[in-house]
Amino acid sequence: MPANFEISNDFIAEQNKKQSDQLVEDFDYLAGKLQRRTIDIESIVDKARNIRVALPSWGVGTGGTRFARFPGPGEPRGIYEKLEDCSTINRLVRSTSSVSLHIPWDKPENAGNLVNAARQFGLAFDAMNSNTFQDQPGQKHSYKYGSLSHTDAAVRRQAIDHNLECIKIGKKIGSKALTVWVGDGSNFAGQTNFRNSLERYLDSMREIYAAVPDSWRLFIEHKFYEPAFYSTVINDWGTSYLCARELGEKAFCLVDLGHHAPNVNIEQIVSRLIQFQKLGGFHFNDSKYGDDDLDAGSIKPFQLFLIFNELVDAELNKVANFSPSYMLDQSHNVTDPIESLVMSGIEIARAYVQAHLVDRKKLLEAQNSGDAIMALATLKEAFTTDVSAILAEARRRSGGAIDPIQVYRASGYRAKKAKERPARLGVSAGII
Ligand code: RM4
Ligand code: MN
Ligand code: MN
Repeated sequence: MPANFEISNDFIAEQNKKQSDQLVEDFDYLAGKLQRRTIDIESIVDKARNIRVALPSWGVGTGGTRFARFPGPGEPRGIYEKLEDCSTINRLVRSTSSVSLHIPWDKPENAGNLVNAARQFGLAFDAMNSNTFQDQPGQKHSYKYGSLSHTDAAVRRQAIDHNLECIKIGKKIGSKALTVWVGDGSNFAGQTNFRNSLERYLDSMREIYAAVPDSWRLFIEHKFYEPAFYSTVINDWGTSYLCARELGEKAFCLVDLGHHAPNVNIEQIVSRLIQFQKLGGFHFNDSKYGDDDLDAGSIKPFQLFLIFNELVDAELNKVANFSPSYMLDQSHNVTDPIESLVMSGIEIARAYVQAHLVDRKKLLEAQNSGDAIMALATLKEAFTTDVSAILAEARRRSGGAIDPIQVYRASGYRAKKAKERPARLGVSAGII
């Protein structure tokens, strides 16, 4: 069988030639503009080259809503093809060199083979994600009424064991974290006892925590509703923080941008978690109404920038225990998932780079003198700077594409995958 099609480095370099004159012009212009603000563009290019965001294995297949899923051509049919798509994204943007796996959706038959495949694709593995929000075929107990917080000890046992298995697989493939998100909660007032549910959850988590290697971190992901619509056990960052503190120093909070009530000030939550040294990481996505899982930066780019403003502030001030993991967690229903993830990777880098352009001295002066307008103007000066040339130059220097979407389309990757990957019955992206 002929080798699978890939977008070669030569093809990227060839396509880049078409854009390089324009890029040099844009880059030099921006360098001059930043120079006037005493910012050295080279130091910002370095920042852009160093940021990393992990890809969600479950994001490369077409997602769906609870009404329907409209599959796209050439979807990956298993974990190896998912890795292939992830590596394509990384080849184009060069900042997405790791993949976060969902178990059992991506459970490897042979961990060694998976590691070898990942290595060939130039990929590593980020946090493991357990799944106790769905029943799997052949599973003994149902999670219909909860998992780690279930009233029945046998169900809790099964859910704990699943998490222990995720750790075991993660150890074999070089992961360094476990993310636990549970769907546990209730749909009706009185359905559960809030206090007892959380106590049971904590008991289960203590056992999982004990199995987490010392070099790992345990991420607790909160979500205020869905699939439970009246209450959830880990409903907000406060509960997440309390649990992380209760469990110990390996436990941290994970912030999924879509898991908050509308209009909540997420950047402030991020700041609080940084201050109390419990910010573990992110699931980036964007939303208009709820856990929409839309593309990062597509709805509220200013919010994304403000979050990165907090992160960069912590980075520059060398806050203790500050080393957040960045992961994307999105569902692509109407776009080619590869294109969405390419764009999202770029938007994360954009927000990060823009946050590095904030004149922090000026901001502090404005804050100290009660100059609200100047404080906002200082942030806006950074946010409105078009850093596209920095991002493109960073990608180019790292071997990626100046214009990733153009290169992806010109390569005909999707059509070629559609031929290589004839649809198999019963394959789904995971999230429906
Ligand atoms: C949840 C949550 C988890 C993700 C699942 C698929 O809403 O965001 O992080 O793994 O969806
Ligand atoms: Mn998430
Ligand atoms: Mn979610």
